[in-house]
Amino acid sequence: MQKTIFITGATSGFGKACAHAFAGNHHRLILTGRRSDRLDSEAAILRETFNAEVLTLNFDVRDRDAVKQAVDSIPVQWRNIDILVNNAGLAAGSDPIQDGNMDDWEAMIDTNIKGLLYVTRNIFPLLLQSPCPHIVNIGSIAGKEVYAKGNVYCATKFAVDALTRAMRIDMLSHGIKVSQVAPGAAETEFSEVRFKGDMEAVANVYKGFAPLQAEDIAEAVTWITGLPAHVNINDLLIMPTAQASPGYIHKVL
Ligand code: NDP
Ligand code: 8X3
Repeated sequence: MQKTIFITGATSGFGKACAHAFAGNHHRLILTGRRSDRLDSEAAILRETFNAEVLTLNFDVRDRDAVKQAVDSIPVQWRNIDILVNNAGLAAGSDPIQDGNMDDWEAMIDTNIKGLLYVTRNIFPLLLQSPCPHIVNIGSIAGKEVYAKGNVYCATKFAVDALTRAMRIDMLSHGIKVSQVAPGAAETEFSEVRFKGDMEAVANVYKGFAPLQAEDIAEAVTWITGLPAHVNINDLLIMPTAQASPGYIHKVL
């Protein structure tokens, strides 16, 4: 059955890979992000490659009015949504708390926690017509274990873990599946954002081992959203084989 999938943060990394995987399975896509040029070019590629139906919405998840306006603007023929992938997020900086940059803290809290809440709150009514509505929150190993200088980022992902469980309880009577996919180290634009373009620091993160790729996460998301209606994967922790926990990566340098 063809489904309509709403993905936040589809301009890069996991969100973009999910868009490709869902389009390859002939689903309809609502793709969101701040970089409109990327949204346009991704939509063109998906239409060209998969003959996919794609709607793009350009907004910042931190802006609650913009989130509402964007969702309100969805045309009537797109308003029955089957799957929401809450993926947009970031880590900003890597400092001990005592030296922390408060703008970084606010960016992470506003995006990873409040943005996820604003999107979920606004999309919820559009899921209710689906025969098998599903919300997938992208958490992290950082939401399971804290690590040095991870502090606020870890706290936001612990919040995603808690909110996933809370949504599952609150939405139970509406028949909405709620899942978390929690990846370990993955090579996307994540570290470029975290280290603010310091490409030496970025290269250091992924040197000497095979990190996850965005396609690995997309495969997991398409798998859990394709299971029968009576089956839900509550939580899926996916790590690179070389990473036992945030602080233990077996590197061969
Ligand atoms: P990327 O930086 O490649 O992608 C992040 C996406 O989020 C982009 O599409 C970006 O779009 C979007 N985004 C960021 N901030 C906002 C905002 N304020 N409003 C709207 N969209 C926003 O990183 P990943 O693909 O790796 O990250 C995706 C998710 O996975 C995040 O939640 C991250 O925390 C999580 N994660 C990442 C891991 C990793 O090691 N890479 C591991 C575990 C979890 P745009 O800039 O166009 O707005
Ligand atoms: C991203 C993975 O280990 O860098 O969520 O925090 S980690």
